[in-house]
Amino acid sequence: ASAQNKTMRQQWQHMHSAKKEALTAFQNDRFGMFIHWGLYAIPGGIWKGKKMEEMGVPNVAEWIQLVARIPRQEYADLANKFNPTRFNADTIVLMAKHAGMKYIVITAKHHEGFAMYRSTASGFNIADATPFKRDAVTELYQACKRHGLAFGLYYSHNIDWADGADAQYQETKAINDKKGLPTDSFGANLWDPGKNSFQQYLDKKAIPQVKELLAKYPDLKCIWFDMPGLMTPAQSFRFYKTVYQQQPQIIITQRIGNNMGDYDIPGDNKIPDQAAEFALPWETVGTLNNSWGYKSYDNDWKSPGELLYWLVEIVSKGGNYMLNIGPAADGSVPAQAAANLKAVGQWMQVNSEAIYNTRRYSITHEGPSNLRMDNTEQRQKEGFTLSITPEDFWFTQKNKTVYAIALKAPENRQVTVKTLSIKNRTITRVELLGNGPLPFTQHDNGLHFILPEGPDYTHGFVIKTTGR
Ligand code: JFZ
Repeated sequence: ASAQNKTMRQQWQHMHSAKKEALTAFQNDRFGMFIHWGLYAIPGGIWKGKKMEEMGVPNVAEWIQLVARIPRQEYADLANKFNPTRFNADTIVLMAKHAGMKYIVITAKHHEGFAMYRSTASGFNIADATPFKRDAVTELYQACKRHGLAFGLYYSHNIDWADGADAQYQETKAINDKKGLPTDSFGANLWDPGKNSFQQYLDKKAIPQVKELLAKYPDLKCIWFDMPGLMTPAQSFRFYKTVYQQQPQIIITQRIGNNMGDYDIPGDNKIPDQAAEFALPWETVGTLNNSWGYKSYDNDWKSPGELLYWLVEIVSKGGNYMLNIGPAADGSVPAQAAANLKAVGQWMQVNSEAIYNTRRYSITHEGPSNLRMDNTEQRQKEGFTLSITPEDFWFTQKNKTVYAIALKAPENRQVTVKTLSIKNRTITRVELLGNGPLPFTQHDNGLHFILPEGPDYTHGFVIKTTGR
């Protein structure tokens, strides 16, 4: 059945240009904003005085319900306190836009099972169960329209700690036990199991919610399904079909499960291997500090230089970067997150041409591979410290144009790009982005030019080369 489902899925994908066009548009965008926002923003990583670390899980504040084993009713009561009066969709969308991001993906429902939009399929939602009463997803959707950004949704289709994905574990376990096979309980609500069967959860909540989201937002860019867990091919395919039939242009993450997605998501917060070749377009997601959901005391913010490093590292390898914000329970975005995004935007203002609509070039940066981007301490333990030298170049390509990106300029402003030697490529024109054409020479040992005095080279520079 799995092979059959996959074949059917591929047929659809090839028959319809809508999907193909959407994938190309997605690859052209290169940079987006992820938003993890839900009731978990209220505890912000601390439950009854205990921090995530003390409970054995340092990051992922959006997992606190599982980590602290919070009974489902007690967790649901958080909704009574959810009143994010400082939430302003325009502020967030403009923050993304000014950072140079082209799309936004918000958690319509994360593992906690709480809908951040007005849902008819479940009363456990922001409009019906909170004093706030507003529909945050719709407000963001409309703001994206106003400001010209594409819009997509994250939907936790398998894990639902409020309404029933725990049953899937119990049901699968009963079958596996008979065969003497182990069952992975990861993510299941085992501390306070609900009364729904997994089938009931699918029929009465998950599929209806996906359907209503498709009806509410008729032009979605993507659906970011996550954590397929124990889903069967038929169950994954049901989600795929539901989306496809209503909006064929929507692209779906590989995390729908069972290899049925349209695009790949390599490990979170992780730089894929330099040599990695992906069969599908791909996107790396990353955090600004070390948590997706708001974590009140996490101040391990990546610097603007580090964010730019990850951005060019990913884009030069041919992927998209979706960078996450976790708004607080009052709806505000942490000041340091906003400031760092703004700094990235200043770089993008000058250099975005080397990011948008580009593809991977044949020469890649010899950078870190399979490296986690979050957690500075952990990274240092693994022996990596971010060091950028004037010898480091990243490349992107757009038809006959090749961009060379440096994140650090040499003191004397005399630049050599060794890999752009005359042996590799004949260059006919060199332009410094944000400035203009530069005189240059090209030899066996590389491309040489002198950076003009004047521009700010704090985060390096980008040159655009035309040639054969
Ligand atoms: C999942 C979620 O559980 C998490 O809360 C967050 O939403 C994140 C974006 O996605 O976590 C994952 C899923 C997959 C991997 C790592 C974390 N992975 O494949 O490495």
